[in-house]
Amino acid sequence: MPREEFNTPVKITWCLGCGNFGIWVALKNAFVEMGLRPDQIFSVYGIGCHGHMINYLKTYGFEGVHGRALPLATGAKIANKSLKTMAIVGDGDQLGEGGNHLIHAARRNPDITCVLHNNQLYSLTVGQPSPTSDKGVKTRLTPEGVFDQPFNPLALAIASGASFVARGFAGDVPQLTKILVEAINHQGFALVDVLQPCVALNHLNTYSWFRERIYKLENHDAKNKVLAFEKSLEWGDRIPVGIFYREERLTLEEQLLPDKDAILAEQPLGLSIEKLLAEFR
Ligand SMILES: Cc1ncc(C[n+]2csc(CCOP(=O)(O)OP(=O)(O)O)c2C)c(N)n1
Ligand code: SF4
Repeated sequence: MPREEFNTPVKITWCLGCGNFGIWVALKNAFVEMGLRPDQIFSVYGIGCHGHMINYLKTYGFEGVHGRALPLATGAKIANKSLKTMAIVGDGDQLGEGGNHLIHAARRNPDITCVLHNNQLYSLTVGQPSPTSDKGVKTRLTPEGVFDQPFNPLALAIASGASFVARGFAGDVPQLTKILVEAINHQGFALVDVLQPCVALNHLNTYSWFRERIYKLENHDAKNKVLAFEKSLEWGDRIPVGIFYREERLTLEEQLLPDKDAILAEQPLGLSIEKLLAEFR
Protein backbone atom coordinates (compact mmCIF):
# COMPACT_ATOMS: atom_id res chain seq x y z
CA MET A 1 0.00 0.00 0.00
CA PRO A 2 1.51 3.41 -0.97
CA ARG A 3 2.26 5.82 1.89
CA GLU A 4 -0.18 8.39 0.43
CA GLU A 5 -3.06 6.04 1.32
CA PHE A 6 -2.60 7.20 4.93
CA ASN A 7 -3.02 10.89 3.98
CA THR A 8 -6.27 12.83 4.33
CA PRO A 9 -7.40 15.86 2.30
CA VAL A 10 -7.21 18.11 5.39
CA LYS A 11 -4.72 21.01 5.21
CA ILE A 12 -1.95 20.63 7.80
CA THR A 13 -1.70 23.55 10.22
CA TRP A 14 1.41 22.54 12.20
CA CYS A 15 4.16 25.19 12.05
CA LEU A 16 6.69 24.64 9.26
CA GLY A 17 9.51 22.47 10.61
CA CYS A 18 7.52 21.14 13.58
CA GLY A 19 8.75 17.75 14.83
CA ASN A 20 5.22 16.41 14.50
CA PHE A 21 5.85 16.11 10.73
CA GLY A 22 8.69 13.64 11.30
CA ILE A 23 6.53 11.49 13.58
CA TRP A 24 3.64 11.60 11.10
CA VAL A 25 5.90 10.42 8.24
CA ALA A 26 7.55 7.73 10.40
CA LEU A 27 4.15 6.36 11.44
CA LYS A 28 3.00 6.13 7.83
CA ASN A 29 6.33 4.49 6.85
CA ALA A 30 5.91 1.95 9.66
CA PHE A 31 2.34 1.08 8.60
CA VAL A 32 3.44 0.66 4.97
CA GLU A 33 6.44 -1.47 5.95
CA MET A 34 4.15 -3.70 8.04
CA GLY A 35 1.67 -4.10 5.17
CA LEU A 36 -1.14 -2.53 7.19
CA ARG A 37 -4.19 -0.81 5.72
CA PRO A 38 -5.86 2.27 7.31
CA ASP A 39 -8.90 0.17 8.28
CA GLN A 40 -6.72 -2.18 10.33
CA ILE A 41 -5.56 0.56 12.70
CA PHE A 42 -7.32 2.47 15.48
CA SER A 43 -5.60 5.59 16.83
CA VAL A 44 -6.65 7.45 19.94
CA TYR A 45 -5.27 10.97 20.33
CA GLY A 46 -4.51 13.27 23.22
CA ILE A 47 -5.30 16.97 23.22
CA GLY A 48 -2.63 19.32 21.90
CA CYS A 49 -0.74 20.08 18.69
CA HIS A 50 0.13 16.34 18.48
CA GLY A 51 -3.59 15.47 18.66
CA HIS A 52 -4.26 17.41 15.44
CA MET A 53 -2.79 14.36 13.73
CA ILE A 54 -6.28 12.85 13.88
CA ASN A 55 -7.05 15.13 10.92
CA TYR A 56 -3.95 14.18 8.91
CA LEU A 57 -3.50 10.43 9.41
CA LYS A 58 -6.05 8.13 7.79
CA THR A 59 -6.86 5.36 10.28
CA TYR A 60 -9.88 4.89 12.49
CA GLY A 61 -9.50 7.60 15.11
CA PHE A 62 -10.88 9.15 18.28
CA GLU A 63 -9.77 12.28 20.14
CA GLY A 64 -10.90 12.13 23.74
CA VAL A 65 -10.47 14.18 26.87
CA HIS A 66 -7.03 15.65 27.67
CA GLY A 67 -4.75 12.93 29.06
CA ARG A 68 -7.24 10.07 28.65
CA ALA A 69 -6.06 8.42 25.42
CA LEU A 70 -4.78 5.30 27.20
CA PRO A 71 -8.01 4.22 28.96
CA LEU A 72 -9.90 4.87 25.73
CA ALA A 73 -7.38 2.84 23.73
CA THR A 74 -7.50 0.04 26.32
CA GLY A 75 -11.30 -0.17 26.05
CA ALA A 76 -11.09 -0.18 22.26
CA LYS A 77 -8.44 -2.92 22.28
CA ILE A 78 -10.56 -5.12 24.54
CA ALA A 79 -13.62 -4.56 22.35
CA ASN A 80 -11.79 -5.30 19.12
CA LYS A 81 -8.39 -6.86 19.55
CA SER A 82 -8.02 -7.40 15.80
CA LEU A 83 -7.18 -3.69 15.34
CA LYS A 84 -3.64 -2.37 15.77
CA THR A 85 -4.24 0.16 18.52
CA MET A 86 -2.22 3.35 18.87
CA ALA A 87 -2.26 6.10 21.50
CA ILE A 88 -0.80 9.30 20.02
CA VAL A 89 -0.15 11.54 22.99
CA GLY A 90 1.75 14.64 24.19
CA ASP A 91 4.11 15.14 27.14
CA GLY A 92 1.77 17.60 28.88
CA ASP A 93 -1.22 15.47 27.96
CA GLN A 94 0.09 12.02 28.96
CA LEU A 95 2.54 12.87 31.75
CA GLY A 96 0.59 15.76 33.29
CA GLU A 97 -3.18 15.26 33.03
CA GLY A 98 -2.80 11.59 32.11
CA GLY A 99 0.21 10.59 34.22
CA ASN A 100 -1.76 8.12 36.29
CA HIS A 101 -3.04 6.34 33.18
CA LEU A 102 0.49 5.74 31.90
CA ILE A 103 1.46 3.89 35.08
CA HIS A 104 -1.59 1.62 34.97
CA ALA A 105 -1.39 0.93 31.24
CA ALA A 106 2.26 -0.07 31.73
CA ARG A 107 1.44 -2.60 34.45
CA ARG A 108 -1.71 -3.95 32.74
CA ASN A 109 0.07 -4.55 29.44
CA PRO A 110 -2.69 -4.06 26.85
CA ASP A 111 -1.36 -4.46 23.30
CA ILE A 112 -1.14 -0.72 22.58
CA THR A 113 1.64 1.39 21.07
CA CYS A 114 1.87 4.72 22.86
CA VAL A 115 3.71 7.38 20.84
CA LEU A 116 4.70 10.24 23.15
CA HIS A 117 5.31 13.50 21.24
CA ASN A 118 7.76 14.96 23.73
CA ASN A 119 8.40 18.64 22.96
CA GLN A 120 9.00 19.48 26.64
CA LEU A 121 6.22 22.10 26.61
CA TYR A 122 2.45 22.48 26.55
CA SER A 123 2.62 23.89 23.03
CA LEU A 124 -0.98 24.28 21.85
CA THR A 125 -1.62 26.56 24.81
CA VAL A 126 1.52 28.53 23.86
CA GLY A 127 4.38 27.16 25.86
CA GLN A 128 3.67 26.53 29.54
CA PRO A 129 6.23 24.14 31.12
CA SER A 130 5.30 20.48 30.93
CA PRO A 131 6.46 17.63 33.19
CA THR A 132 9.48 17.09 30.88
CA SER A 133 10.68 20.72 30.81
CA ASP A 134 14.22 20.82 32.18
CA LYS A 135 14.74 22.42 35.57
CA GLY A 136 15.57 26.11 35.23
CA VAL A 137 13.98 26.57 31.79
CA LYS A 138 12.35 29.99 31.44
CA THR A 139 8.89 30.14 29.92
CA ARG A 140 6.25 32.87 29.91
CA LEU A 141 4.73 31.21 32.94
CA THR A 142 8.05 30.69 34.75
CA PRO A 143 10.14 33.83 34.10
CA GLU A 144 12.53 32.78 36.86
CA GLY A 145 12.88 29.26 35.55
CA VAL A 146 11.07 25.98 36.24
CA PHE A 147 11.51 24.88 39.88
CA ASP A 148 10.35 21.27 39.51
CA GLN A 149 12.46 18.26 38.64
CA PRO A 150 11.60 16.95 35.15
CA PHE A 151 9.71 13.73 34.75
CA ASN A 152 11.53 10.82 33.08
CA PRO A 153 8.94 8.94 30.97
CA LEU A 154 11.28 6.06 30.14
CA ALA A 155 12.35 5.41 33.73
CA LEU A 156 8.74 5.65 34.90
CA ALA A 157 7.51 3.24 32.22
CA ILE A 158 10.25 0.70 33.00
CA ALA A 159 9.60 0.93 36.74
CA SER A 160 5.83 0.61 36.18
CA GLY A 161 6.17 -2.64 34.22
CA ALA A 162 5.97 -1.55 30.56
CA SER A 163 7.01 -4.48 28.39
CA PHE A 164 8.58 -2.34 25.59
CA VAL A 165 10.28 1.00 26.15
CA ALA A 166 12.07 3.02 23.47
CA ARG A 167 13.08 6.51 22.48
CA GLY A 168 13.35 8.02 18.99
CA PHE A 169 13.99 11.45 17.48
CA ALA A 170 11.59 13.23 15.13
CA GLY A 171 14.63 14.48 13.19
CA ASP A 172 15.72 10.92 12.33
CA VAL A 173 12.74 9.46 10.46
CA PRO A 174 14.48 6.23 9.26
CA GLN A 175 15.48 5.24 12.81
CA LEU A 176 12.12 6.30 14.24
CA THR A 177 10.37 4.19 11.59
CA LYS A 178 12.40 1.12 12.64
CA ILE A 179 11.58 1.70 16.32
CA LEU A 180 7.87 2.13 15.55
CA VAL A 181 7.76 -1.10 13.53
CA GLU A 182 9.29 -2.97 16.49
CA ALA A 183 6.92 -1.25 18.92
CA ILE A 184 3.79 -1.99 16.88
CA ASN A 185 4.89 -5.61 16.34
CA HIS A 186 5.48 -6.01 20.08
CA GLN A 187 2.68 -7.90 21.85
CA GLY A 188 1.95 -5.69 24.85
CA PHE A 189 2.23 -2.12 26.03
CA ALA A 190 4.93 -0.22 24.14
CA LEU A 191 6.00 3.30 25.04
CA VAL A 192 7.92 5.22 22.38
CA ASP A 193 9.17 8.54 23.71
CA VAL A 194 9.85 10.77 20.70
CA LEU A 195 12.08 13.83 21.10
CA GLN A 196 10.03 16.33 19.12
CA PRO A 197 11.38 19.85 18.53
CA CYS A 198 8.72 22.56 18.79
CA VAL A 199 10.22 25.18 16.47
CA ALA A 200 7.77 27.90 17.50
CA LEU A 201 8.14 27.82 21.29
CA ASN A 202 11.03 25.65 22.43
CA HIS A 203 14.17 27.58 21.52
CA LEU A 204 16.41 25.41 23.70
CA ASN A 205 15.72 21.79 22.70
CA THR A 206 16.14 22.39 18.96
CA TYR A 207 17.06 19.95 16.17
CA SER A 208 20.74 20.96 16.46
CA TRP A 209 20.66 20.75 20.30
CA PHE A 210 19.47 17.14 19.98
CA ARG A 211 21.85 16.27 17.12
CA GLU A 212 24.84 17.35 19.22
CA ARG A 213 23.78 15.02 22.05
CA ILE A 214 21.94 12.01 20.62
CA TYR A 215 23.70 8.67 20.23
CA LYS A 216 22.23 5.30 19.23
CA LEU A 217 22.11 2.46 21.74
CA GLU A 218 24.37 -0.28 20.38
CA ASN A 219 25.24 -3.66 21.87
CA HIS A 220 22.67 -2.92 24.53
CA ASP A 221 20.99 -5.87 26.27
CA ALA A 222 17.33 -4.80 26.11
CA LYS A 223 16.32 -7.79 28.28
CA ASN A 224 18.27 -6.39 31.23
CA LYS A 225 15.81 -4.26 33.19
CA VAL A 226 18.39 -2.75 35.54
CA LEU A 227 20.62 -1.73 32.63
CA ALA A 228 17.59 -0.30 30.78
CA PHE A 229 16.69 1.77 33.83
CA GLU A 230 20.27 3.00 34.16
CA LYS A 231 20.37 4.00 30.48
CA SER A 232 17.00 5.75 30.77
CA LEU A 233 18.50 8.11 33.35
CA GLU A 234 21.11 9.43 30.91
CA TRP A 235 20.16 12.96 29.90
CA GLY A 236 22.23 16.07 29.25
CA ASP A 237 25.45 16.01 27.24
CA ARG A 238 24.62 12.56 25.87
CA ILE A 239 21.11 11.32 25.14
CA PRO A 240 20.59 7.68 24.11
CA VAL A 241 17.96 6.67 21.53
CA GLY A 242 16.84 3.18 20.54
CA ILE A 243 15.14 0.25 22.27
CA PHE A 244 15.89 0.35 26.00
CA TYR A 245 13.78 -2.54 27.25
CA ARG A 246 11.59 -5.36 26.04
CA GLU A 247 10.12 -8.47 27.61
CA GLU A 248 7.51 -11.01 26.63
CA ARG A 249 4.59 -11.21 28.97
CA LEU A 250 0.87 -12.03 28.71
CA THR A 251 -1.18 -9.07 27.49
CA LEU A 252 -4.30 -7.78 29.21
CA GLU A 253 -6.48 -9.15 26.40
CA GLU A 254 -4.87 -12.60 26.54
CA GLN A 255 -5.79 -12.83 30.21
CA LEU A 256 -9.19 -11.19 30.00
CA LEU A 257 -10.39 -12.87 26.80
CA PRO A 258 -9.04 -16.41 26.80
CA ASP A 259 -10.86 -17.32 23.55
CA LYS A 260 -8.06 -16.35 21.17
CA ASP A 261 -10.22 -16.00 18.06
CA ALA A 262 -13.29 -14.32 19.55
CA ILE A 263 -13.71 -10.58 18.95
CA LEU A 264 -15.86 -9.07 21.68
CA ALA A 265 -17.43 -6.49 19.37
CA GLU A 266 -18.71 -9.29 17.15
CA GLN A 267 -20.32 -11.34 19.95
CA PRO A 268 -24.08 -11.32 20.51
CA LEU A 269 -24.90 -9.13 23.51
CA GLY A 270 -27.02 -11.79 25.17
CA LEU A 271 -29.17 -9.19 26.86
CA SER A 272 -31.75 -6.64 25.90
CA ILE A 273 -30.42 -3.08 25.89
CA GLU A 274 -34.00 -1.77 26.21
CA LYS A 275 -34.53 -3.83 29.37
CA LEU A 276 -31.24 -2.60 30.80
CA LEU A 277 -32.06 1.03 30.02
CA ALA A 278 -35.49 0.60 31.61
CA GLU A 279 -33.76 -0.23 34.90
CA PHE A 280 -32.20 3.24 34.94
CA ARG A 281 -35.36 5.17 34.05
C1 LIG B 1 -8.55 19.04 31.33
C2 LIG B 1 -7.95 20.06 30.41
N1 LIG B 1 -7.00 20.90 30.88
C3 LIG B 1 -6.44 21.81 30.05
C4 LIG B 1 -6.82 21.90 28.75
C5 LIG B 1 -6.20 22.93 27.85
N2 LIG B 1 -5.20 22.39 26.96
C6 LIG B 1 -5.51 22.06 25.70
S1 LIG B 1 -4.16 21.59 24.80
C7 LIG B 1 -3.16 21.82 26.12
C8 LIG B 1 -1.67 21.64 25.98
C9 LIG B 1 -1.26 20.32 25.45
O1 LIG B 1 0.13 20.15 25.61
P1 LIG B 1 0.81 18.80 25.21
O2 LIG B 1 0.03 17.66 25.69
O3 LIG B 1 2.23 18.84 25.66
O4 LIG B 1 0.67 18.78 23.64
P2 LIG B 1 1.38 19.68 22.52
O5 LIG B 1 0.44 20.82 22.25
O6 LIG B 1 2.69 20.13 23.06
O7 LIG B 1 1.48 18.74 21.37
C10 LIG B 1 -3.88 22.24 27.25
C11 LIG B 1 -3.29 22.56 28.57
C12 LIG B 1 -7.80 21.00 28.28
N3 LIG B 1 -8.18 20.98 26.99
N4 LIG B 1 -8.36 20.11 29.12
S1 SF4 C 1 3.47 25.22 18.32
FE1 SF4 C 1 5.22 23.81 18.34
S2 SF4 C 1 4.31 21.73 18.55
FE2 SF4 C 1 2.68 23.16 17.93
S3 SF4 C 1 2.64 22.98 15.69
FE3 SF4 C 1 3.97 24.72 16.20
S4 SF4 C 1 6.05 23.87 16.26
FE4 SF4 C 1 4.58 22.15 16.38
